[in-house]
Amino acid sequence: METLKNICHQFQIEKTILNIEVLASGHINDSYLVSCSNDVNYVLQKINSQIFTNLNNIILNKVIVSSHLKKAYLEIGSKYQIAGFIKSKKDTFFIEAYKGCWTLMEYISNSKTIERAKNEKQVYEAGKLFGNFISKTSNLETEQIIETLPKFHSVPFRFFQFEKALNYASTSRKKEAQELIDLVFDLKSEMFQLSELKEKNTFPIRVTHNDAKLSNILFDQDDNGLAVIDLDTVMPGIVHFDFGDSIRSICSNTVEDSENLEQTTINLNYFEAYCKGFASETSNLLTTKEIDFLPLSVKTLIYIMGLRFLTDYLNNDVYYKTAFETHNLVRAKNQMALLKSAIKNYEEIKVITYRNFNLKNIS
Ligand code: GN1
Ligand code: MG
Repeated sequence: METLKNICHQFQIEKTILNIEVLASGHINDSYLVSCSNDVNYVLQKINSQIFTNLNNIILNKVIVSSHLKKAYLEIGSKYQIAGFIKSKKDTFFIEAYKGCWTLMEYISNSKTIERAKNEKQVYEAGKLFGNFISKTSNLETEQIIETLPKFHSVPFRFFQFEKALNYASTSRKKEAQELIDLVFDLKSEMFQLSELKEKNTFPIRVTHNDAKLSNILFDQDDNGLAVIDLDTVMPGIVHFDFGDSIRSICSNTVEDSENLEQTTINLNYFEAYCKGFASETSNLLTTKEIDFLPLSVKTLIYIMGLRFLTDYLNNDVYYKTAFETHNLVRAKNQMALLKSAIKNYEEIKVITYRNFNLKNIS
């Protein structure tokens, strides 16, 4: 606590710190809620510098995008908010202390996160908010935003990492994961398609969030979307990265590390609600080609995440935080079960997508 307090004091805050507690955090960074006098709160974050090696640029991306959104929301009196970054006393947006890199952000009050969607309204709101993110950043020069984690959502790159891991993996872990390994190879060529199309410049490059999952949304107490959080992975990308990742996390009937594989299916009602929300913000912006390939992004992003969890399992868990020995294997199995459900429901996924985005001539 004293250490954390010392860190906070290196930022430009005027209030007295009353309490600091751990915030439910992601797989990579550590986050703390800093409560101050006069009901002012902040989020202190320790950025994982092993993963985010390009710290200056990561923070720069986060600051550029959050300032841009803040301005855009203010201009139109939007109900959406975005957490701004607090400068340090040395006028920088992060400090290095206690073997870590730290940022301090505004805390958005009266907000909550949702672990798993409970109704279609929440899903619709999530779609609208992530759609709004795409549309409100569409006038930002993508050249300003740096590709801080190159090839983050490139399937060939993730496949290369997987094959490398497979070469070095222990016999026991390989044995445990054999079924998944076979599935990954079976689906390979279809799953490469989206990356190949991106390489051929089929889609416009946009500012994308790249971690567009449910837990990266703040809702108000009435389940209205309020703010997108966690801009760590904001980079130039294609809309499919965010759409597919959202469906993966928001429209699954289980959380991503659930062992209940039978229940791990795509909820088509949620899928419809997400499309409706996302399309209400983006259907005028997206090209026909982009819309055409949204359904493929659902399968592809689930595959990528399954592949990454599997790779980390084969690598003896060097990337994601794990709570138990087979955690990454459990996550990978969950994602592959979800992928099987997306494959099974693919025709319906296409129909729902094209209906909501008013695309008549489907390829
Ligand atoms: C990681 O740490 P968190 O939860 O924000 C990961 C995402 C994955 C996600 C899976 C930089 O995000 O790509 O989608 O876990 N972030 C990074 O839940 O690898
Ligand atoms: Mg993240």
